[in-house]
Amino acid sequence: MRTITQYLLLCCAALASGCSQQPAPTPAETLEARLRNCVEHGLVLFGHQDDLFYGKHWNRWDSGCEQSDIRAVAGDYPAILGVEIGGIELGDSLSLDRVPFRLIREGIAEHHRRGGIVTVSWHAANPATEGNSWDVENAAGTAARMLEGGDLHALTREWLARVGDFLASLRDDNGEPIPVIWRPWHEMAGGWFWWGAPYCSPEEYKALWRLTFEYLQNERGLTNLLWAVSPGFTDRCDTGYTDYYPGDDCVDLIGIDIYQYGTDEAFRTLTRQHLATLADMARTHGKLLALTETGYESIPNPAWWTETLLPALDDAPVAYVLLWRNAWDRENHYYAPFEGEASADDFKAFADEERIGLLGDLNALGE
Ligand code: BMA
Repeated sequence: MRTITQYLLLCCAALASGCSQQPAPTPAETLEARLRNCVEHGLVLFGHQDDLFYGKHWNRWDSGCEQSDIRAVAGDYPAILGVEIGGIELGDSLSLDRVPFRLIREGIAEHHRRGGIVTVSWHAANPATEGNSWDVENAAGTAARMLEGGDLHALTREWLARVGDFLASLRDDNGEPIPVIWRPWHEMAGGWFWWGAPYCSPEEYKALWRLTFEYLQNERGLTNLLWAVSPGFTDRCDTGYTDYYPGDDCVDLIGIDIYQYGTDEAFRTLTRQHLATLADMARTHGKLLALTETGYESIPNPAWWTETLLPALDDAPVAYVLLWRNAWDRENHYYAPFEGEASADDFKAFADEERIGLLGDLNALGE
């Protein structure tokens, strides 16, 4: 997403240098073109949250091991690495999932160096209570208080400044900004986060999004963010696509987070329906589409990958699908296979599908 101001500045720079050519694409524009290229080739990139930092039976900070549950099972890294920066706003050195931010920054650079794509989520703390994202007691009106004129505005700017510092610090070996799919204020259609629909009107939500956008994109001038909006699935999630949609000028990718809680059949049907609706919306608005989070906690069906997830994607033009994390410290909180896990063989078959892209498939496609 390039704002008009950024575009004009680039044009002036091009003119001043006596050059009449188009300004060079920003890192975010290059990333967008890469994702569009995948969609045109019918390649759905596979992503896994926190893949390089920990897995079911390991974590990188204790052992220094550079592992990946996906690579252990399928022989390659995921194409998309999901990372979570909740806690950065408080100035913490560990994320809310206890991953050192130093390692997160390193892992992002490492994945980028290998040709992979990164997406960043942010489970922000509650600025009114300094509780976590799930602290929804008396949450009504919190977002409104964060806007200009509100009593939480100064704190909000402090938090956004820390987020901006982190995002600006993502650099490749030549010091160039590393582009990321940036997915703040997600799952707003549900009632589990303090910025969710029961506590935050569409106007307040859109104003919060715009505040975040204005600050990071314009004030900080970051050129490495591809802005992704993703309502979480609820029976009201249509509201998320429509009333809570922040606007074409500040969104690049439209996604949805859908997890399986019921039967395989129910998940397939629901996912297909929502992706079909969103595909229409993405087409009309000229945006990319993705299944920004999904999974079936502890994968109770050993054939879930080929029987359920693959057909759920049908022929929706999704750029990627991101599976949630394999928690190392919670018994059954995992969404991707690991060595010896019951669905590992089926996952291998899924990953071998021509349509599904791990890191090597993404790189094979070129720019
Ligand atoms: C949730 C769970 C939590 C975690 C949060 C942020 O879905 O996995 O345990 O803290 O995501 O990663």
